[in-house]
Amino acid sequence: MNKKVNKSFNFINILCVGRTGSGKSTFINNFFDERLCNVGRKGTHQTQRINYYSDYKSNIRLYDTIGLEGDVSSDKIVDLFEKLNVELINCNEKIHLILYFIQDKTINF
Ligand SMILES: Nc1nc2c(ncn2[C@@H]2O[C@H](COP(=O)(O)OP(=O)(O)OP(=O)(O)O)[C@@H](O)[C@H]2O)c(=O)[nH]1
Ligand SMILES: [Mg+2]
Repeated sequence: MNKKVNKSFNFINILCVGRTGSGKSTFINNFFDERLCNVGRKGTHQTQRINYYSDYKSNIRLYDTIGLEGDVSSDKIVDLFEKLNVELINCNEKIHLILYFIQDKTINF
């Protein structure tokens, strides 16, 4: 890779969002092939705050977030994303991609 391009950012930051139980944390664990995040039972809010995960092999950082549900107050969501924003500014990072997780109940994996 061209060194100039490579130096223009530290990480490719990917934000994982979606309903509780849609598999955000499961995806992150599988992506890095490591048990990094706690995975919940269906219908429970397992992830309670934004965390990011990476490994020594890649410059990809996956951000795990709390499940977006009707029962999570909008204040709580705004608060979480404000904290994410502060963290990104402190690290001089930006979100490059958002993965929105959906549950398709017609498909059984
Ligand atoms: N059948 C099936 N189950 C899955 C899949 N992905 C995740 N699960 C299961 O769904 C449950 C919830 O998965 P999580 O990864 O904790 O979901 P999450 O989106 O992180 O949930 P919150 O942290 O609560 O927002 C667990 O029991 C997983 O084993 C999938 O692709 N297929
Ligand atoms: Mg989770």
